[in-house]
This record gives sequence, C-alpha cells and structure tokens, in this order.
Amino acid sequence: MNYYVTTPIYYVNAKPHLGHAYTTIVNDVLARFHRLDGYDSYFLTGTDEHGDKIVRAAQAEGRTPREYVDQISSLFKAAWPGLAISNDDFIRTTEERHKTVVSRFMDLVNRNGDIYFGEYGGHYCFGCERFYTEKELVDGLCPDHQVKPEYVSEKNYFFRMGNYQDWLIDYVKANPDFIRPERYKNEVLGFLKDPLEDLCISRPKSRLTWGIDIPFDDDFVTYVWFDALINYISALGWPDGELYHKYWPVAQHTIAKDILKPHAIYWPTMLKSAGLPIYRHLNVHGYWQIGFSKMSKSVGNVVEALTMADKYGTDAFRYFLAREMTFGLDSEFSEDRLVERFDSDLANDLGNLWQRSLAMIKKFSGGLIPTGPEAEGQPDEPEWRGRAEDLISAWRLAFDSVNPRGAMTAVWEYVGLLNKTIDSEAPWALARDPEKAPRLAAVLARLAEGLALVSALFWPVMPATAEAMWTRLGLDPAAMSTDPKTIREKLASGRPPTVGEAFFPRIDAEGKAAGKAAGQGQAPGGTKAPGGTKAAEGAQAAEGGPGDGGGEPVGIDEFRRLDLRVAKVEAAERVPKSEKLIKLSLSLGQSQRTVVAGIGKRYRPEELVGRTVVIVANLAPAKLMGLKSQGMVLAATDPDGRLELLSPGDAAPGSKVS
Ligand code: ME8
Repeated sequence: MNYYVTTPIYYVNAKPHLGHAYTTIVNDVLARFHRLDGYDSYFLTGTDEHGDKIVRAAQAEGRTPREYVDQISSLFKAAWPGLAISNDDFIRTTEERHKTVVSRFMDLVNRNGDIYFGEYGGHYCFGCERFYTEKELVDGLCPDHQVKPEYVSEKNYFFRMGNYQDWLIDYVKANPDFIRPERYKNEVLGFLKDPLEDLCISRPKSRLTWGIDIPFDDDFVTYVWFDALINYISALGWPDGELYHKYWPVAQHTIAKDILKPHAIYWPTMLKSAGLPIYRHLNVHGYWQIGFSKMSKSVGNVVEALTMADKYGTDAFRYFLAREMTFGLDSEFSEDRLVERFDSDLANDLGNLWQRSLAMIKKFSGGLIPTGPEAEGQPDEPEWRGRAEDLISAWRLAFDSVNPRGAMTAVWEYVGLLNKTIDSEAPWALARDPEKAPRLAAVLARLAEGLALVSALFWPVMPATAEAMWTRLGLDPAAMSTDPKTIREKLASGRPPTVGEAFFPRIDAEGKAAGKAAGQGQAPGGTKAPGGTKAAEGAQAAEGGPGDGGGEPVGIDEFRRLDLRVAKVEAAERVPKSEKLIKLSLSLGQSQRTVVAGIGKRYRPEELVGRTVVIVANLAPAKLMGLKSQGMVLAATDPDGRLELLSPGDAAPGSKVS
C-alpha cells in the first residue's frame, strides 16, 4: 500500500509562519499516520520561486532573485526539522530537475493541441499573479489584496482549459471525495457553473525573465502557476521515474482554501490534457486567523511558528494545531488557548494519567508491569478490549478522512477512560486486600497497555513524546505498534518501566485547566502524583469554576492526602505580562513559600496583603511564567464565575485545615 501527500510549495516572499506550519504539520501527521499503519508513504514539500512577486520581493531587499530565493528557501528548509517534519523530499522550482519536467509537460500539452497564441487584456493583480475578470473584482479591487489591479494587455500563450470544463464537472461529481471536505467540492462546482475561460500560461520576457523558458518560444517564460503545479510530478521524476510510477497513482494534495481554484481546476485540466492520471484527493483546510482577520504581513499579525514551538515545545505546538482546527473551517489562533489546551489535555489528562499509573505500578507491583494470567482472567476483559478496538477504528477513520482533530479527540476520550478507571477501581484500595490481587494486576496491566496504545496513536502528532513514553515503558519505540495484542506481547517481554520527569509540566496551574477537570468530575481523588510523591490537584476543583458539587465520590483516605494549611499573605505583586497571575509570598508560621495564583482579575495585590488564605501545601511545584509556585490558594467560584478566596479568619498561619 502506497501513499503520497504534498504541501503547497510556498512562495519565498515571506518567512515560514503559522499558516505554512499548519499545512506542513498536517501533511506530516498524515504521512506518519500512514507509515505507522503499514503504508509505504512519501511526503513532499518545497518552495515556489518564480514570478513577478518574487522579483519584486528581491528588489525590495536589494538582492538578485537568485540570491534572494536561495536565502528564503533555505529558511523554509531549515524550519521544518524544528517542527519534526519528516518530508522525504524538498523541491525548489528553480532546480534543473523541475525545469526539465515543466518544459516536457508543456510540450506535450502543446502537441495535444491545447495551447494557442493570442492577445489578452485584463485586470492583472501582481500580488496574486493572475488576471481577474470584472465579475471577480470586489468594488474594482482584488478580493485578496484590496488593491486595484493594473490593466495589462499583451500577446501570450493560452491553455484551452475551457475544453475540459464538462469533463471536470462530471469528474468532480463522479468522485465525491475528490475534493474534501464537501463544502469545497461545492465551491468548485459553483465556479464551474460559469464558463471556464482559457488560462494565460506565459509571460513575455520583455516584462519578466524570472521564469522557466517556454520550450517552443524563446521570447516567453511560463506563468508561475503552470510551472508550480507541475512540482508534484517533477519531484517524482515524471515521466519515467520509479517514484512517479509508485506514488503518483495515490497522490493527495493538502492546501488551504486560498489556492483552491488552481488546484481544483487548473491542475486536473492540465493533467487531463497531458494524458496523466488525476490525483486522488484534494484536502482543503481553512485559515488560521488572528483577531478574526486573516494573518498577513501587512496587518502585522503573523505568528512565527518556530517561536511558538520553542516556547511550548514542538510536540505541544503540533498537538494544539492538530487538535484545535476543524479541518476545512477557519480557526482563531490565540496563545492563551494554546496554554489552556496544554494544561488541560497534556499536563492534566495525559500527564496525570502517566504519573499516576507509573507511580502505582512502582508502589503496588514492585515496579513491574503485571502481564500474567490474572490480567487475562477478568470477566470484563472482553468489553475492555472491545473499547480499545473501537478507539483504534475511530482513530483510523478520522485520519483516513483527514480529520486530525477527530483522531486526537478519540485518543483523549480513551485517556479520560483510563483516568476514570483509576478513580473507579481505586488500585490503592485493591492493594489492601490480598484477594483483590488479580484485579489489581489486571487494572495496572490495562493502564500500562493503555498508555502504550494511546502514545502510539498520538505518535503521528507528537512523535517525540510517544517515543519517549514507549522507551520509559520499557518498549522499543522503533517497533511502535497500534495493535493491542502486539503491545501486550511487547510489554510481557519488555524492560521495567521508569517514571521520569513530567512530560508536560503545567504552564498555568490556575483556573482554566482546573475548571475543566472539575467540570468533568475527573479531578477529585488527587489526579497528580508526580514522581510518586503525594499531591492533590483535586483541590483545584474548589477554584475551578462553577459546578454542582457532583462528580465521583472521594474516599476519606484520598481526601487525607491533601495537606491544607492556613497561610498569611506577607507580600503580593503582579506577575509581569500576565493579567491573571499574582505572586504571593506566604507565611505558614514556621516556613515561607511562594505561590503564584490566578486571581489577578478579581483582586488587586494591595488588597491581599495581611489576609489569611487556605492553601494546598503539598501540591507538586509548578512553573508559571518562569516562577516556581509551591502550592495553590483555594477559592470558591459562584455560578456567575465570580471568585472569592476562602478565608480561615483568625486561625494562625501554619494551622492544618481538615
Ligand atoms: O500559494 N492559515 O504559496 P503561499 C492556514 N506558491 N494556512 C495558511 C495561511 C493561514 N492563515 N496562510 C498560508 C502559494 N497558509 C503558492 C502555492 S502550490 C503548487 C503553489 C498556507 O506561500 C496554506 O497551505 O502563499 C496556503 O494554501 C499556503 O500556505 C499558501 O502559501
């Protein structure tokens, strides 16, 4: 089984940003998913280096086009390893291997009678590098660049695209998932309701020399889109290359909606004219927006992808992008939202599952994952295994239909199920009853197997984390598998696991993530025990947002693990660059400590000094905005979301709260 996926080749007139990163990461995720699922997968990206736009960008920097494209293309090439992109090739349209193929392709289309020489006058937008019809302009302006196009009239070569209009309509209708999601298929069928004009595919050298020569006329170069689209086959060595024969029949292109028309209309008709097979799927996603407008250099809201990856980690950034955007729709990017997801999904759900499971394997099973017959002999084992199979099917279906968000949602539902299993099975209680030893072994085995399975399933999105988890589970990440039976066999013969440092230490321990845990009734019972130490994140439920006090019951032993203390605020100051965080210096009578609390929208620092508060004193330390926080202040939140610090009145600092 083969698989071939491509990104657009990016223009070298801008540095790589969030939008480029998203398409490239999604393609990487798809390529990795197929690799993991047993496909022979090939993944192409590259840069688009010809045309007016590039010449103008080079001039603006006082460079020759050659110097300029070399520099920016290398920025793209160098950016991808930092985002864990595993492309098999990187094509540049200024490479000889590409130019030769473009000439040959054009020759073929010409010999097939689909190119003619004619005169054309039209509204040309230099930003888009294309002519616009009157109808396409909005108030006389280019809809993308909001500038008035120039009227350009010149002799040029044209591709008889209109000849293929009926064929294309039939093709799109006969292959309902050729263009997906469906909204974009409908958009294309909408374009095709109007007559397709022939496509101008050359530029006179008198106006532009930075392009690929037209093979049958020395006075012209190829129009940049005609040149660029061909990259998808030139990189495979069309027409004779082994890669071409192997991968072209299964090609999929992933793009954003801005370049739907060239991919859905120009490219299939070009392929049809040249007698080549049509690619299999066009996967079209929406825009990342910032402040609800499209990212653009001129608006100055471009998010540099590498900065985000450096700040939060490559895997967390990839996870956020994959999980947050519904493929096909626009999404709003915000760093706050990223932090929220980081804390709730990665630090809380996954991080706690990891720490709790491994701590219990250490404590109740001598540090070894139980794999004996006890684990097999439980009456609910078939049902449990059925759930894992359902998860794997949902994951595969989601990725097959280019829905990374759906795939990650399915995996996180399973993470939730594993966390719930810990709460409902209460391994610490099972451990006190020797008769329950088989059940305890089965539960611990399910947790270990579940962790190996979920990490394999998120490997396409977070490869480094998944591989580290496999290694710490005593497994070989090079032999990663999503088959539960194989995982069980590997665990039975693997090395003893190690807990290690937390994978995703919380960024913002306050508010948002805790609110989610409380709302889901997941946190009570102490969901975090880093390194096996006692901790009690369950206490965050108190300040996690309104709830009905429901959730799962907590045993008295569980509750007693919390060390709640009275503390006096000796000093308070806002954390720079944060609206919400206040740094509190607290006295517990005998000792001092610093707690960073998310109460800055409700309280001013000066109101806090001298007050007594209740803190969770044995919460594992967390780093917030670079500050170490040793504990958590308890607060109540009313149904309107208003926060009130709990006040122990005159109790002396250091008093135990019970
Ligand atoms: O169009 N949100 O190159 P380009 C999501 N060279 N994705 C975005 C985005 C955003 N805000 N901004 C950019 C070209 N992208 C041509 C392609 S292909 C034969 C030639 C991503 O540098 C998205 O993938 O303008 C979009 O389609 C692409 O960058 C446009 O890149």
